[in-house]
This record gives sequence, structure tokens and C-alpha cells, in this order.
Amino acid sequence: MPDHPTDHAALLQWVRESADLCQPSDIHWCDGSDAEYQTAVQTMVDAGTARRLNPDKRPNSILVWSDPADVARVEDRTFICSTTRRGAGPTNNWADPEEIRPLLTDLFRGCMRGRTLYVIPYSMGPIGSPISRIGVEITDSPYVVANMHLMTRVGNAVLEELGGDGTFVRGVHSIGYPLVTDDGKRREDVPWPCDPANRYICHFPATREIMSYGSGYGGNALLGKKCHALRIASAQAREEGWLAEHMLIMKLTSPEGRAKYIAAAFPSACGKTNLAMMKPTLPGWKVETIGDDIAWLKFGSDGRLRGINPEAGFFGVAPGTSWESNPNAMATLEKNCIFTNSALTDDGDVWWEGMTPEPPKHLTEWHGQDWFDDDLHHEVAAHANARFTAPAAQCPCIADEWDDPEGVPIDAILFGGRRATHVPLVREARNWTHGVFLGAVMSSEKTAAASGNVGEVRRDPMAMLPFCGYHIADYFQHWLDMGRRGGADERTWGNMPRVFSVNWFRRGADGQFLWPGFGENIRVLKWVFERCDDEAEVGDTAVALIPPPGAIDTAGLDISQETMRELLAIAPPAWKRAVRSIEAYFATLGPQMPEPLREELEQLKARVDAL
Ligand code: OXD
Ligand code: MN
Repeated sequence: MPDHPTDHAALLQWVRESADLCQPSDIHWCDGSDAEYQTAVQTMVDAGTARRLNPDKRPNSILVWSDPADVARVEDRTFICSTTRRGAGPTNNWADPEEIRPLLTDLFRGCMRGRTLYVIPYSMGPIGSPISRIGVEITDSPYVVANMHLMTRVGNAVLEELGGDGTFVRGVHSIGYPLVTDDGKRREDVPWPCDPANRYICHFPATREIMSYGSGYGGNALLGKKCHALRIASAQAREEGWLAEHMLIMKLTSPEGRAKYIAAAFPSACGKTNLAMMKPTLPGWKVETIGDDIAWLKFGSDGRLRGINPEAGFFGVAPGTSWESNPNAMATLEKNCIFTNSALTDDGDVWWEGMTPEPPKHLTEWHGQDWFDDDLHHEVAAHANARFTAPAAQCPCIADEWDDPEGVPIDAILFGGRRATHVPLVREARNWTHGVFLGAVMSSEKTAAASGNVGEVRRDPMAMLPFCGYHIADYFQHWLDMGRRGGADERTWGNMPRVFSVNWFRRGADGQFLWPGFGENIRVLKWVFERCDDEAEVGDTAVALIPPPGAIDTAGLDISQETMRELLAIAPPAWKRAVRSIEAYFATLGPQMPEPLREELEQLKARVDAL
């Protein structure tokens, strides 16, 4: 029996070289089996990393608490190592590959001593789909193995698809906590080993490689997700003429039984999972989920953009998820899940802020400390970026076609941010170029999904600020080029999806949200659906096409016409400020900003000045 299940020479050589460098005590090739998943879980339980939840409450599920210094994606430690600084552009941290490779080699030398090196062959997207891509992640973390099992398709079927000479994205990940130090001394393991002082999340788009060191958390460590499916894939997509986007995909069916597929880009922790699994409040409408975080979009043989969800699971933000806000997510989480940095209830279940209106009387919070609901000074019991990992297939509203290798035809694209002021509830782009402009100027208040100042407003173009693997101005140009390929021009959308901007988060003078959100968002989606067929009412304004207040169906909703007007209002002073801010932002993106987007800005400026 050979000790490796492939005869792919380049893969074998890379694994051998990685093992020589990292010096693990053992190598395990992942086969994707349930037995392997259970072994990874048991390894975590034995190490004190995970605890099993009460099987009567959450069968086959575990809770993991991370090191408090390792709780989110670390954007300031994330690097695009393109051959030139220009390649990474002004929105990415750049590291010169010539300089960073020796540094990484030093860090990785001996970094897996005393641990198992796992080789995880995975497919992003259904195995064998023309849209899917294969990656292999090397890691020393059983937490990564278990999460990759849920988030991607892992195992021998992937190696078969790869054959003897298929191409794959190479990812090497280490938590950076060897059990034998450089001077040969053994050291004790800890429940969540990591090396927060030396974190590097490095991407080499030219050679399609990822090297991640020092963090075991989420997108820093599960390399299939942000590192492969967005940063490396976006660069690859540009070369090959497709799009790798930070978007959910949903199927929306009208009461007459007509279906449309909508892709929607929102920054991290702005409700993509809730929107993708929404329970519509309008009678007869149905939402089904294709994906909740990433979409790969390619032209099909019919000339239309077809999308797949390259993932196989959900890695969602737990706080705020409840039977009220997202019943489909709650049902998805009933079994076979990994919970990270949630609180533990006394009967062996998980809890997080917002799960129930009242917290339990006593909890063990995410650092493992006692937590009492009557302690006036207590902190949150679950970390604000606590996550669940759940298999997509067990979501009650997953669409039958969610893993169709051909993907689904995309009818509309939404761009959304979290903005308290001036950005209207919904707008429609006048044409593809204007749509790209609306995506390019997206902005949002920062959330806990990445380390940094929560609430600070930042530009997050197409929700890709932390995920675009190359120069953002070239990325905009690629979007414009895709439109041209899809037959869109100033007058027609050709085969391209219509583009909309949405903002569920506008607040009134009293600081309260004006729009109820959640299942009520169907009212906006209904308008979007109808606009795709040129059916609903629309008015031209200075900043885009906007529904007159009466055009959004508010039947049965307790909302005044005054509030609807406020939600859709274009306030001239705020928009004059917004135009200045966009000008300043474009100036930071350098001379390669595409001319058509500069023209869009000039037109916007002229229209807003005329208000
Ligand atoms: C995520 C993120 O985990 O965007 O999806 O941070
Ligand atoms: Mn995301």
C-alpha cells in the first residue's frame, strides 16, 4: 500500500519539500471520510481545543474557543506578493516575493515539529464542474481539517479529478507552534496554539500559492475560502475572463412561479447569510439559497453569466442569529456543526448575543470564565466574531440546484453596504458602466469580522477591499471588460445582469434604523425582480434610478409614507459631501483608474451640483 493516494509527481514533490521544511512527526493524506472527520474532532477534544456539545441538544457538534489574540481575519498581516508593488495596488499590503520567501522559509522551518502534517486536497465547487478549481492545503491544525471537511469538498475524489498532472492552488498553513523548539526542547501544547506575534497571510498570484503562518482562525487558516476562492481566484479570473466575487447567490421565486437568481455583494458581517436564507414576509414569494459568501461567475455557452457557490458549507457570524432573525440558519445549525468562540450553556449547548431575547442566567463565556446575567459589568458572552461552521446541504432552504456543476444564470447583482446616512434603500444602475461605478464606490461601517475599529466608514468596493488579489483599478477595468463581452453598452444590458445598490441600514434623526430589514427585504427584492423585466415603476434621479416611494410594496407593513420618502431621499448637502469623498477616494487609486468610471463621477458631480 503506498503511503500516498496519488501519483501526481508535482504534488508529491511539493508535499515532500514542505515536510522537509516543516519537519512534522507524521504525514496524513486526507480522504474526506467521516472517520477522518471524527478523528480530527477527537484530536481536538484530547488537546482541550474543543468540547463536545450535549448530543441531545446538538448532535455531532463541538465548541472551540480560540486564543483571545486570534479571533478574526488580520488584514494588516495579509499580503499580496505580486512581482511588482503596482500589481498589488494601493488597497493591498504588498510584500516583495524575493524578500518575503526567505523570511517565510525561516518561519516555516521546523514549525510542525511534534505535530501531524495534514494534506487536504479540496475542490472549490462541485467536483468536475467546468467552473470549479482544485486546491491542496497543507496544515498542522486538526481544526482546519475538520472545517475544510465542512466548507469544501475534500478527499480522494478530488485527487482523481486532479489526475497525474492537473493544476492546483498550493496552500501551506501552520499555526506556528512547534512542540519541539529550535534548541531541541519539548514544550507543552496549549488548547489553541498560534503565534500572534508572527502572523503572515501571504498570497503569490503569479504562482497561485498561499502561505499562512501564525493564526488558526477562519479566513486566515481555512485557505480554500478567502485566500483561494477570492484573492488567488480573482487574479486568475482576470486572466481567464471570469469573476471571483464576495457575493451570496439566492434563488427568488415569485407567486406566479417565475424564478430569478440574484448575486449580492455585502462587506463581511453585513447580513449576507441572513439575506441568502431569508424567510420572505410577502405571501407567495420564496427565497432559496445557492451560497452565502462567495460566487464564481463565468459566461456559459448561452452567453449569460452563470454562477456557482464554490463552497460546501457556511462559516457564518453567530451573534445576532436567532429563530427570529434567521430561522433557516438556526435549523441548519441543529447538528453536525463546529461553533467557535460562542458561549457554553450549563446543559452543554451554545449561546450567543441575540440568540434569545434574554440570556440564560449562567453561562461559560468564550474565555472559559463564569458569566452571570445579573453581573452589571459583564462583557459579551460570545465574541462578536463568533462563528458557526455548518454543511450547506443541511440548510432547509438550500436550492435543489445549489451544487449544479453548470451553475445558475445570474439575473441581477446587488451591491450593499452598512450606511447610516444618505445612501438610499435601493437604486438601479442606468447601465453596466454605472453599475460598476456603484460597486466601485461602495462604502460601509466596519464590523468585527476583521480586527480594527468597528463602526469606522471605509470604502469597500464590491465588498472586495480585503479580498481582491490585484490592483483594484485593474479589477474595475476587468468588470468593465466583462460587460463589453456580455454585450452591455450605454443603452442595453445585453446578456449581463442588471445592477442595483441597496442599504438596509439607513437611520432616522433619532438614530433608529428606518427599515425593518430581514424578511421584509423581500419588498425591495420584489421591486428588483420586477425591474429585471422592466415592470416596476422607477424614477431618474441625480444618483441613479430610484423607485418612487409608492413603488415598493409595503402592504401589511407598519411603515409610514414619510419614512419611505426618507429611505429613498437624496439629500443635496449629504450628496455634495459624498461626491467630494468619492473624488478623494478615486485620487488614492492612482492614474490607472478607468476613464469610464472617472466620467461617471463627473456626471454624478454635475447632476448633484444641479440639485
Ligand atoms: C467571512 C468574512 O468570514 O467575510 O465571510 O470575513
Ligand atoms: Mn465573507
